[in-house]
Amino acid sequence: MGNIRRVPHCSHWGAYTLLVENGEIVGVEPFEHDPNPSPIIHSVREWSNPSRRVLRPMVRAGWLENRDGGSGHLRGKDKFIPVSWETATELVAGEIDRVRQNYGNASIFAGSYGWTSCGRLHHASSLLKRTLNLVGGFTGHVDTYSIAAGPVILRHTLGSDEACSGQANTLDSIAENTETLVVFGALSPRTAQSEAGGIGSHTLEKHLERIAERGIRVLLVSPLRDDLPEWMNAEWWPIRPNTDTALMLGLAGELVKAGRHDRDFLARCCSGSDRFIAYLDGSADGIRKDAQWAAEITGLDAEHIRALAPALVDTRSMLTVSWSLQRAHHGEQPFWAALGLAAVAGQIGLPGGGVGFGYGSLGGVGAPFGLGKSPAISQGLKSLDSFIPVARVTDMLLNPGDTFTYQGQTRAYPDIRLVYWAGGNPYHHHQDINRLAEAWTRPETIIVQDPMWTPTAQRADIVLPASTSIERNDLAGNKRSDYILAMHKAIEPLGEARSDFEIFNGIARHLGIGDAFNEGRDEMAWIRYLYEATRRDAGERFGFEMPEFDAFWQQGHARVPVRENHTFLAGFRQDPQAHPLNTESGLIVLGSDTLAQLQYADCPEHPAWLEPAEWLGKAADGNEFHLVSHQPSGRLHSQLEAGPSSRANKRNGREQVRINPVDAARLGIADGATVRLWNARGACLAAASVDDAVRQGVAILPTGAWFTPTGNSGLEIAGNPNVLTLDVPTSQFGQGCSAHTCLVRIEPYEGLAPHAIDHYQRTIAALADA
Ligand SMILES: Nc1nc2c(c(=O)[nH]1)N[C@H]1C(S)=C(S)[C@@H](COP(=O)(O)OP(=O)(O)OC[C@H]3O[C@@H](n4cnc5c(=O)[nH]c(N)nc54)[C@H](O)[C@@H]3O)O[C@H]1N2
Ligand SMILES: Nc1nc2c(c(=O)[nH]1)N[C@H]1C(S)=C(S)[C@@H](COP(=O)(O)OP(=O)(O)OC[C@H]3O[C@@H](n4cnc5c(=O)[nH]c(N)nc54)[C@H](O)[C@@H]3O)O[C@H]1N2
Ligand SMILES: [Mo]
Repeated sequence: MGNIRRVPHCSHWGAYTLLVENGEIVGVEPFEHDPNPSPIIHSVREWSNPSRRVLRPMVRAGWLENRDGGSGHLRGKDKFIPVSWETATELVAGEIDRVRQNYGNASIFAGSYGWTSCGRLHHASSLLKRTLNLVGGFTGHVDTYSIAAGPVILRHTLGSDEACSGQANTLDSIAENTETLVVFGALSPRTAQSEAGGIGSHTLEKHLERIAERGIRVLLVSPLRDDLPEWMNAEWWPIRPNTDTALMLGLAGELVKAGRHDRDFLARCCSGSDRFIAYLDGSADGIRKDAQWAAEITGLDAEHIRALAPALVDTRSMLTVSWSLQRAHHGEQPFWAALGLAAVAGQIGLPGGGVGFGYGSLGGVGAPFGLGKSPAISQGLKSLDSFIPVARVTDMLLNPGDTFTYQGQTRAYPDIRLVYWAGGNPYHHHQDINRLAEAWTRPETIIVQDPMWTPTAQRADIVLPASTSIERNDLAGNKRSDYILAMHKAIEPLGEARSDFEIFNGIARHLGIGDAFNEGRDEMAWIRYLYEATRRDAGERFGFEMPEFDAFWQQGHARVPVRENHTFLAGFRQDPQAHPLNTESGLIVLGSDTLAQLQYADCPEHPAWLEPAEWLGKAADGNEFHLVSHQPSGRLHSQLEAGPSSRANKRNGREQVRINPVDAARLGIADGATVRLWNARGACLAAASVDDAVRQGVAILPTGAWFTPTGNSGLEIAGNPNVLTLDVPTSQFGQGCSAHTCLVRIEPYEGLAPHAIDHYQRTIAALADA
């Protein structure tokens, strides 16, 4: 037996120890302080499998022949030619210089959205931005695919987006104080496995157990019963997707109808509530928003809705709203309506009362919140004011010069010539991939930096092979984690892969900004520097002692100062004048003067029910399903898609789509059968999973399958839902993505279809066999 090395490491799905023998990973052990480790840690070995890795820098043949564009339509079809790092670095630096000199820096799109590694030094998109900020800047993006409509409307109505970034009531306080808990969306260990920047201990289950133990009333409003663990014994309200706003308004309207709204709270703490109430009681538009009205839209029982309303006032009530609800057309409304309902019920600012957003969406939301400075390499000073709302990337590439609106401003799309994507996978994350593919032909040059031959890398001109986090040293940590975690190098880089820092350091040298980029520090010097800044801050501002760097590095983890048992807006509730919010009125905005002036039909001046572009209320017949493409349980997005915890949920290398037994019987679909999902935008295959946890008329297909189009029709065979989803903004105000608004048809598939993962493998081999 050789010598087994124990190597502390961390990913977005948690901390773990890698067992390494003779340069190979032979085992993975969970972090000792993690009560609920994620099974995804066991997929990490897949990173050391060379078959899907980019092993050398690669350049697309057609691009080399025809450098000033014109061969964009061959992306994804052309062969790649391996080049040396020296050549690749020169080509990349040369393109950056060419485009900024000929067209200006705004013609470089480096928004580069994506989850990349959780490491805070080798953070690919931060390093990309740091590099480009030193040479005049780039076009970037604002908000995220996770949350955009939500934070935009909350910044306007609450003065900050803290309530959806993990700073509303903490879960410990909810577990102790709440008496009626209404869950819109999910509180699920499935999504709570992950946290951006890593997580030490997964604590959602612990809090849910405490809630179950106290025997309080818990209601799950969701099309999917297992969005809460079964042992929570929640009442399940299987709502029609995208209609939560109507339920919230109906509940608020019932309170108004009964005269049970909290007049004192509305008068002291809110502005514009008269306009909101006029909408609820029907005096504004002649339609009373009540239980009966809500029942017709949501498909829920009117009697149940009517009976719930008084409980929101008579007991300490808390509304939790998943991020998923705002990833839908008019996604601003469920967040604003929930705020409106909590305000009408007068529960905001009380322990365990009110509303909060994103609990369980990530593992750290509602967990003790980090007070100190989190480690992160600086992106440098922003040197150019050019951005798009993150999900408008296809619109930008298709329509240079056209205007768009965002938070009430009007701006223009830049004319993009160069796209540089480091650590993200738009062919996973963007909606309506077939439309993206058209836009993707437009830029002159596309550079992708990724460890894997992702569908995005396949469609690049220059591919730079980054190493994975286990091939280099780094550290993890963020505001929503109670630990900083060491990420030790476990194995040598595969092939010629280089760390993200090394890659950008080389490019920076070619651009003549090497010293400014690295500030004279190498990898370990940077890690030490970032850790020390966090340690010093914890000591100076909070008297919190963290270990010296060497002790931390050896031990593999260190605790950081946190805030627990937090009640959101408690001070504001007591004295709103002394604690004004950063809004147009200093109060919670329930009727907005700004939005009244803007007159956006898709984001009016008070929370309102607006029909989504696609929903079951618009379905042409009983054969249309509302597609919910939620987060996959066995992986993070598209990462480690071929790893064991991801494959465990596939059949024939394909994702499974869950549908209700009644729907399956009507359509003649047997459990396990291959089905075709389609609409006007595209089609994909999936394996049917017949399951009564899914509401009738709803189909659940997780995201993350590697885009695998086949044949002339382009039929996607891996089950990537984004060939079906709708690429429209949530509204002119928020411009978020509307991934969860999508109707599809489903039918048995009789044709032959290859094993999707194997087929993908053959595609890569054909493109990059050199
Ligand atoms: N239909 C639908 N679509 C959705 C969603 C939905 O709910 N429904 N959800 C959306 C949401 S919330 C999100 S956050 C997005 C996620 O979208 P992405 O963040 O784009 O998805 P990931 O698969 O995490 O992509 C990360 C990429 O980084 C690469 N990578 C990993 N480590 C490193 C590294 O060290 N260096 C470099 N250079 N690269 C690395 C991985 O190989 C991978 O290609 O998807 C969105 N898309
Ligand atoms: N294992 C794993 N965990 C993850 C991720 C991952 O890829 N894998 N991704 C992480 C990321 S980046 C993010 S942003 C978060 C996202 O966190 P969320 O947005 O909370 O996650 P989703 O899985 O999209 O949606 C949660 C549930 O909301 C329900 N839902 C969808 N639409 C509606 C609706 O209109 N009304 C109601 N009432 N319910 C609805 C669905 O049943 C779905 O299961 O997850 C994170 N956690
Ligand atoms: Mo996300």
